[in-house]
Amino acid sequence: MENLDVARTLEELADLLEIQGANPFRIRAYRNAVNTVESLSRPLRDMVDAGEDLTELPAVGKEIAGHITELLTKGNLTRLDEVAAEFPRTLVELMRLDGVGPKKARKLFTELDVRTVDDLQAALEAGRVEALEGFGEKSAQKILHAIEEHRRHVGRFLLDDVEQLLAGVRAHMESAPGVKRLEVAGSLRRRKETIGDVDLLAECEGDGTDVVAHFVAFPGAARVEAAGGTKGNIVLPSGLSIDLRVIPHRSFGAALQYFSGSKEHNVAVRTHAVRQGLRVNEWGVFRVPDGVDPGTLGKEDGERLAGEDEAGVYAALGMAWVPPELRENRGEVEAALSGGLPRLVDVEDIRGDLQMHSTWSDGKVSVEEMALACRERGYEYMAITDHSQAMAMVQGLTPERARAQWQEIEDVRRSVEGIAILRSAEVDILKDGGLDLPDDILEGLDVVVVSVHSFMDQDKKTMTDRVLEAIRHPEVDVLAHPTGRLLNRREAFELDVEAVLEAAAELDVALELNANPNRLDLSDVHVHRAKELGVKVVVSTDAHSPRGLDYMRFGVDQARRGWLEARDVLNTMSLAELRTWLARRSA
Ligand code: DGT
Ligand code: CA
Ligand code: CA
Ligand code: ZN
Repeated sequence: MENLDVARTLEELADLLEIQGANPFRIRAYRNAVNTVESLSRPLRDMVDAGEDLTELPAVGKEIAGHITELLTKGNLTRLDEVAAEFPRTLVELMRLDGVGPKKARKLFTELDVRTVDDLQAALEAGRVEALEGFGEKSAQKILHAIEEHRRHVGRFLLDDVEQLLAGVRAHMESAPGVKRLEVAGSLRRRKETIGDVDLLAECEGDGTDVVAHFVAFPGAARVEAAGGTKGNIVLPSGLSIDLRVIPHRSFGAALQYFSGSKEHNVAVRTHAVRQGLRVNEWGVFRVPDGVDPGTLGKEDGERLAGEDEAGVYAALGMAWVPPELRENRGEVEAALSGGLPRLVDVEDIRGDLQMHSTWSDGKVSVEEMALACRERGYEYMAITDHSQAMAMVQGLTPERARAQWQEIEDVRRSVEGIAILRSAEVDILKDGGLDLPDDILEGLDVVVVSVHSFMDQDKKTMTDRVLEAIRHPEVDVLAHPTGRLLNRREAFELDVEAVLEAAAELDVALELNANPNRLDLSDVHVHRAKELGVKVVVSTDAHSPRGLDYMRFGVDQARRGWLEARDVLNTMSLAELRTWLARRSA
């Protein structure tokens, strides 16, 4: 069991307790422990094995330490089983639907015996939900919409979660007998924003039977779905499914190409091959002998032109090697044939981070600690972007507090040398498109970042006008997390992104690509459109702690999926270039 599984189980318990109507302080305690577990850098498993005292962890008391130990040693949690005997675990899924809180989930269950999302849908369609006290027609509509949303996401995992869940499997495979090479393929290799399942390829000595046997014996698996001679599949407790295929040396590159996908990319590559009298499959690239119907050929018949390595497969087809992030059949095949592939931006190109929070709003550490953490990451510059006053629940900056923060930044500039600390703020875009801090404050900032955090249910025209109004303000530099989406949790709000991009091009306002793996906002397609229109993209982490700064690579991956080169990304500029850009309107 990985830390993430422990966190999810504790979260489930907290959710069920909330449905049960338990003491809010107890629930809070569980949620705090979830935060602790999620941000731990060491596996709890190792700490328990070493007999360490878990109560030394923040927000972990005796009881929760006991829960964690029980989970890791026995694989289940008695307390959860007890609560689940009264309120089924599937209710947690209901409660995560937009428009259904713990109280409503409880009511649906006790009044209508709704236990699952399917039950709920049936009850909604039969009109039984709207008749229930406290629901009504509008609420029923909203829930029905949320169910449609839910169905679209079900079974897809965030990149960050997949990487964490896979860590244990990778470690386990290090001791597999005779593995010469282990590679990730599929959507995970393409760095897609969400992942259906993980596809692993192994090359090994011998026929691979031992390797598959070792793989399916992974102690952290919840179940084994397949265990043949060259293919195994396991499912982790989180529901993440992992395929392993054993591939012979002569075909490894072809298999890596094939199983990296996407399917659409592969179809385009194959179509191109056929036109040249070639055949490409997971075994290699082959020349179809003259006068032979390719349909009659065995999988490795014909003259073998390539197969061992992936670049060789593309080369045999007259193509440059295509970076996996581009393999979506969005023009990359043509570009690879004509020498027109972009030189994609790399995480090494990033010279600073232009969105992060400190304890002045909802960040976990001080300005100084963030500065030290950014310097440690080799950045030339950083911007402290605490929230503005409209975000009252996180103590957003009032004009007075903004000025007080500038004082502190002045001090930190002296104590932490070697990195430029830019004054900034994540200024709320108010309901009518106004900005949440007065002009004299905005003028005093080095970078003005604006974003929407409220009234996200406005209709498309209202929201678009609101955002356009905001970015027309002459002090605005960056529009942050432009669509407000939370992957698997919240749809983008209604916004005419095309209109915003066109305006941003005209106004020379940059758009953020928020690197947090829960957001990745803008999407790859919108990022690509930004590039076409000449809109600068800023890849920012929106970090709320030093660890959050490490999300940068997820943002860069998404930028690559949007075809961005270093010159398309604002924060690949040197500090001097950035300062020139920031002064663009006064020039
Ligand atoms: P996912 O798992 O939904 O996030 O997406 P992928 O792209 O990892 O898809 P998956 O796991 O079904 O298959 C992995 C790759 O294998 C896929 O990207 C391309 C290749 N592949 C699988 N099935 C087919 C197929 O029927 N035709 C072709 N051309 N390729 C396939
Ligand atoms: Ca996959
Ligand atoms: Ca798969
Ligand atoms: Zn924000």
